[in-house]
Amino acid sequence: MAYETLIVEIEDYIALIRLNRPDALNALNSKLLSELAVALGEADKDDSVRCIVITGSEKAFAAGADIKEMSEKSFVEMFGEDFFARESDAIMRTRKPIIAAVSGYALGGGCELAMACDFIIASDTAKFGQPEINLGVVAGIGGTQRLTRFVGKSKSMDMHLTGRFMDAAEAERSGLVSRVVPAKDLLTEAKKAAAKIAEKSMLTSMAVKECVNRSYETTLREGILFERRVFHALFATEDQKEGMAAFLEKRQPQFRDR
Ligand code: CO8
Repeated sequence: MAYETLIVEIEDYIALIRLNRPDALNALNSKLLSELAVALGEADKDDSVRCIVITGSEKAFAAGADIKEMSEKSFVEMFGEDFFARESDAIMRTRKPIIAAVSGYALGGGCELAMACDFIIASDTAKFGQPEINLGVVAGIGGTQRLTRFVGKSKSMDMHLTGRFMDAAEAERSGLVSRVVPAKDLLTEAKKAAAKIAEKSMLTSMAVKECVNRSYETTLREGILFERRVFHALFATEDQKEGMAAFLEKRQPQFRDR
């Protein structure tokens, strides 16, 4: 499918979704977010996709929600259309693993989009921030909740209250990103990570996502019970038999997503 605000390439079981509004530093408008929701839905259904990478440009992953589109809206419009709710929930409905490959600015909704992915690989030029306070609003796609869980209350409050940006080194130190790589290697490294994931059983990858994400939604005791039940349930799959047999036979497993 052709998109106006995205470039989507599928190769070697990886769907690379590139945000593409270069004139606006990939600001997230309704068009882009609804196209992203469609692209994620398509990738989730497509058997030739086993991992998704979302990226932007060298200068900006995304500089936030589109301020021009929002600035004149009324409360009645925002509430009435439940602004960005359906579009931004799409990422949480995606069952296949999603990596955010972030270079340059990931601000406001851009930072929130990256955090909604399963993990973030950042280039050494990445800058994260929740500067909504400078616009007289708060984050609206999960920033106050997710950033706090990633980096703790003190740093999250600092970021949201001062609107300052965090560089890649600080983001790695504080657990916001899983790794930092040189800017020129960002896509290669993200694709390498995606290729590793693509080798695994898709059933198991989806189970991992459900288990890790459950830790945000429930108590420790319930989360551990959920994980144990998923662990037990995977013994009903051929991929568990194959994975364990391959280990014992000292060979690579051939997973078939069954
Ligand atoms: N929205 C719209 N246009 C933008 C945005 C944006 N968020 N960010 C940059 N642009 C545009 C600029 O207006 C400019 O366009 P033009 O050339 O037509 O004037 C172009 O991109 C280039 O930007 P700059 O000239 O400003 O580039 P600089 O290199 O000087 O600065 C910055 C880069 C620092 C990233 C700067 O552009 C900036 O501060 N951008 C805004 C960052 C921001 O405040 N983001 C938060 C937005 S609010 C938000 O994300 C809320 C999300 C919640 C949604 C809730 C739904 C329920």
